[in-house]
Order: sequence, then C-alpha cells, then structure tokens
Amino acid sequence: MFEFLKNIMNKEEKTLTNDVSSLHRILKTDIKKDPNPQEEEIIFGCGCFWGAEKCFWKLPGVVTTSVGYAGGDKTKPTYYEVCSGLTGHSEVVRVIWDKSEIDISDLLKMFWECHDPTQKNRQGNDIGTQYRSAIYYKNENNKKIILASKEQYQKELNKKKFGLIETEIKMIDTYFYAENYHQQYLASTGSRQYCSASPTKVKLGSFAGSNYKLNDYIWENFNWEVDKCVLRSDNNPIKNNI
Ligand code: MHO
Repeated sequence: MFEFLKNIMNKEEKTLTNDVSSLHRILKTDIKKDPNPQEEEIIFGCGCFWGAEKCFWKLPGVVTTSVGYAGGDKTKPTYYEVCSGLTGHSEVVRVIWDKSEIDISDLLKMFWECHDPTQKNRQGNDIGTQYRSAIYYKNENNKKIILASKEQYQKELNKKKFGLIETEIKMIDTYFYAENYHQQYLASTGSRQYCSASPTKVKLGSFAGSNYKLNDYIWENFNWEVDKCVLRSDNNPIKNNI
C-alpha cells in the first residue's frame, strides 16, 4: 500500500516538475533558461530568498529570476538541509537580465540597498550562514564593477556610522534550484508574507564604471524607509514609462 502511494506521489512530483517548475509565476519566462547573447546572469544572497527574489523580478529588464542555494559544498541540497546551516550554502536569487534594458549597476544598487550587508551571517531575525550576504558572479568581467560598487557603498555606509561590509564576493559555477514551493514564493497563493531584510536606508549613488539605466521613477517603488516595503508592493514588474 505504501509503495503504491509513493509511486503516485512520485508521478505527481514529476508532472509538477515538468509542467510547472520552470515557468516564472509572474514573468512567464523559463526560470531554468541560459542567458542569450544580450543577456547575463548573476547570483545574489541578501538573506531569506523570498523577498529578495521579488525585489529583482520587479525591475524592468530582468528576464527571469529563481531562488536557490549556492556557495556551499553539498550537491542538490534540500531547503531543510540548507536551513540547518550545515551545507555551507547561502539562500540566493539567480537573476538573468537584458543588457539593453537594465545595467548591472542597477542590479547592484538593488542588491546593496535592499538589505544590510554589514550583518554577518544574518539578516534581521534570520540568523545563520545560510542568510549571509553574497554576490556570486559567473562572468569574470563583472568583478571590477562589483568591487567598485562595494567600495562606494562602504564609503556611504561609513558616513552613517555603519560597520564593514561582510558580503562574500566570488566567482561561482554551481547553483542549485530551490524546491518549486520556494520559487516566486511571495506571489504564490496562500504564501506567508514574510520578510526579514533590514535595509540600511543608505543609497549607493554613482561609482566607478556605473551606468544606470533605470530612472528615479522605478526606484520610487522601493521606499526603504517603510518597514518591509517589498511585501507592501504588488507582484507585477514595474513598467518602464520613459
Ligand atoms: N525565518 C523564516 C525564513 C524563511 S526563508 C525562506 C522561516 O523560517 O520561515 O529562509
């Protein structure tokens, strides 16, 4: 009897994986796609991946997002294994963007401003190495601009008496998709509207190599002065009305 149920469940899981898990709930793109020649990909860890993913999928020019695990040792970890803090992985968001519509500077602005990168192995109430701040780049060419943005943000943080940035920055090849349940979680029916990000309210501004493409109107949709502002906004991407 048990075997019989297990077979049915396995079948259902397979159907779900094939039919649903690749489709972005909001952007309707393939979350497992590779970037095409005018696109690029990067991986950000900013604490719990639920709210972080929403921050990025709302930006015009972002082609697809997904949540997953990176920066650790275990192959194909489960959420519960990552939660234990023993796999070494961080909860992350994979972002693919269209370079003609949005620049990596815009993504870096979102990254630095949407959480507190000076918190070590934690973000607000979420504590553990799995919540560490991280940028995992796939393209060596992006290293310079990432480090320049970090340097600038540290300068801005210093003016407001914040401590040192703890963000782990490295090139990485391996990314494991999180379970379907966690993909675009905040946009799924009945989800718990949870966010523990603690933005510093410090703005990034221009930095060496920055080439912002998004205008102020887009950024007005993210008011970091408002507690858990990500949960208060709707799920749709912001329209670029320029
Ligand atoms: N403390 C939260 C974190 C969720 S997030 C996906 C919870 O346990 O629900 O890590």
